[in-house]
Amino acid sequence: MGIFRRGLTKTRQSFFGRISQMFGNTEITDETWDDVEATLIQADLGVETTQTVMEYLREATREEGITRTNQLQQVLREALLQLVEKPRELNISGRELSIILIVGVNGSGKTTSIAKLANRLNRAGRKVILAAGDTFRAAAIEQLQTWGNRIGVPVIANKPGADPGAVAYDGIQAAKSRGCDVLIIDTAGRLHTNYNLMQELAKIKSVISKAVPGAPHEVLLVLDGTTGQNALKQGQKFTEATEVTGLIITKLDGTAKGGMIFSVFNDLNVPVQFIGLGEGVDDLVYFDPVNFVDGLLNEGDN
Ligand SMILES: Nc1nc2c(ncn2[C@@H]2O[C@H](COP(=O)(O)OP(=O)(O)OP(=O)(O)O)[C@@H](O)[C@H]2O)c(=O)[nH]1
Ligand SMILES: [Mg+2]
Repeated sequence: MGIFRRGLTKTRQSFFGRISQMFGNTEITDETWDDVEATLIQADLGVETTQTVMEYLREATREEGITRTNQLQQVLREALLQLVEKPRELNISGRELSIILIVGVNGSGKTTSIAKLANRLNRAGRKVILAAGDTFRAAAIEQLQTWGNRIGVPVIANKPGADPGAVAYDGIQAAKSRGCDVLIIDTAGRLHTNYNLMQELAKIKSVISKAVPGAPHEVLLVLDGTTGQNALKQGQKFTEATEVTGLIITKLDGTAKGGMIFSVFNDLNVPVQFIGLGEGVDDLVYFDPVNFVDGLLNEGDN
């Protein structure tokens, strides 16, 4: 089974799989539409995105003269594919040093995603270095160092409580002196509602852009997919406070609410670049719309 199907098993089995079963072969009735709508809401598409899908379904079935439920899955697949987009290439090539800043609330999966991303890039032949900018907790620094050792990527760190801007600066100097071409910077995620956290992110960004004009080249916001529509609210706060260039949605393997991805596209004007489908180092994948939608639908092992 592919990683998408394996990782999305929970969402597929609880909701989208039920839709497939619901689509036996009967006449489409008002009740069919009610069932489809309720299932989409439960999969956490959110009210607005669910309405978008329902309108598409009703219109497409009317236009194509579809009256039987066994033809609905194909139309639903089209409707869902309309909502999502293929990610762009990360803007981390064509210069001496590219800098990725990773932001997101506490526990969303930042440090783990950094390790996974670093490992990907490292294996693709990039020279990667990490900076432990989450100086809020000693354990956060150690966690990044442990990952760094495991994947063979150097980690620049300072003491707990150190200024994260200074750590970012040290990371840049180390990257330059060691000839690294990608620097990924971890940040603290506490207190996302707090003005101070956003101020701190702004300070880190300003240190980075002074040291390397045009940097950071990517600001990736990590959202915990298991928190469904709440992740979206966080996303809105971050995108209002700081420029976010892409999203990483984590832990989609651990939830039946994977439908939140569709409302992320609908509500946040930022592309989903990667999704996390497990805790292993290989479980961060480029978001692939077709594999994602097919991982949620389809019969077989429902
Ligand atoms: N199942 C699963 N677990 C994940 C995924 N991504 C991260 N995790 C787990 O989520 C937990 C939190 O991840 P961290 O990377 O420490 O999160 P963080 O955002 O750095 O957290 P703080 O440093 O406390 O702000 C860890 O136990 C990870 O293993 C994923 O895609 N799937
Ligand atoms: Mg962390």
